Amino acid sequence: MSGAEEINFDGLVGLTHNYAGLSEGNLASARNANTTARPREAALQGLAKMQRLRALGLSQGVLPPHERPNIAWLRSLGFSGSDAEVWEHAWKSEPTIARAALASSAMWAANAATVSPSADCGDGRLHASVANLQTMLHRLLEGEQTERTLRRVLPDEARFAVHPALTPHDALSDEGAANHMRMAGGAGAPGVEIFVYGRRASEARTGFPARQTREASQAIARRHGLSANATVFARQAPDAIDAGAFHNDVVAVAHEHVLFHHEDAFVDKAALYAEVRAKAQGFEPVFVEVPRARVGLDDAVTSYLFNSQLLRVPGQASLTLIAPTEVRENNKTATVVAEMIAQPNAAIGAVEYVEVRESMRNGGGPACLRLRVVMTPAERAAAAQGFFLDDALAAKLEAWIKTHYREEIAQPDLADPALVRETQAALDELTRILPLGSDFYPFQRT
Ligand code: SUG
Repeated sequence: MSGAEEINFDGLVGLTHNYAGLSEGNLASARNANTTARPREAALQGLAKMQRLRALGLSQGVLPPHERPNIAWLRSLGFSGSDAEVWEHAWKSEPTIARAALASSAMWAANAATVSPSADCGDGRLHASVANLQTMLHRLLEGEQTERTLRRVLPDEARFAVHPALTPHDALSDEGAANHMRMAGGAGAPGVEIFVYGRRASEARTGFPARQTREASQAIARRHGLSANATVFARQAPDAIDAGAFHNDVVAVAHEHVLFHHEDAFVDKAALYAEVRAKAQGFEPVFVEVPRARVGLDDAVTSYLFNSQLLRVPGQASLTLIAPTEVRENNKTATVVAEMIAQPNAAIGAVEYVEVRESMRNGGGPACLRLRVVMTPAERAAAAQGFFLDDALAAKLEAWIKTHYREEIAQPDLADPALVRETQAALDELTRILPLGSDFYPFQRT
């Protein structure tokens, strides 16, 4: 097309990566609560995935971790003293609040924002709406820095519109690109944007939380200036949410003309197919469904088959699935994938397995770790260049991780006030590796 490309911006795993069991409805987070995390390995696994995609010929961006523990937030809750004292007091007196202040959950960049390529937006700019993530306290804290980060990465207001998070309320609950898919004839072509929501604002749901409301999705479509003729709103199946698909990207992923999904992902699959077919301009949608008889929702959720990245390796006729190794270790999902890619003229014709086990243990697969941003060559040139990964930056980040990250963090380790100094020193150094500047993090401003 116009030379536009989809660029994955991955969140760097933070220094405080740990298993605190914070996310109700996320089965992996609950199952692994209080186990020992390996932050260094987690960050290196994330970086290796980014490098693997680069080796396949794709452009790759990187987003910085957030300041954790979030001392400024703890101070706003009345804790005082030195930063280390704030942390000690918070940990001793309010462990639930302290754990939220420490989470490294910004690593799951699919929840950072919803991004609409300029080809879809009424004003011809690329639009990004920061997610409010209001369902979970630890995630609600991310919006402020995410907005600052995106403004750094996408600075030119003539080309980019970065919107702040929607009002953080239950009625406008928004989890970003994890509940948003896009189908198009090619990266630069206008696409059909599919917003998947779990409930309406007026509805009370029992069962696991539905983290996205239709009203939030509609507000984002309005802000981005999307045409109603190219926008679809679909409801996520309540059974999928209750089986542990807390985001739609646990049961579905789309790229170009292909939507790969579980049979039980949506309330009304037939209506979704029909509307996408009717709204698709210049391409024929292909729906690749995995039947429940082959892979139940339980195996879909434990393996994260659909939390794969679906992408086109340059020069390849069919799409490639970047799947977590857990898919290969599950006989049902491994067989389904092997059969799928072996079909003649398969829409998804190749699989690459990546190891992101540390993230998976908190319910974050390959697709959770990245925010997709379709950019034209002019937009790419207008973006801040220092966030695009190249070998030199990857080497610096690897050395930085190896210097600063703890090998292990068990829950009792979180009490250690030295964590504050350690994380601040590391993030201060990171602001010289990525173009963040000496006042990016709140601790640098005090
Ligand atoms: O919001 N886990 C994240 C995982 C997010 C996955 N993202 C996507 N599906 N796109 C969440 O539930 C667990 C943190 C803990 O328990 O320590 C957590 O926040």
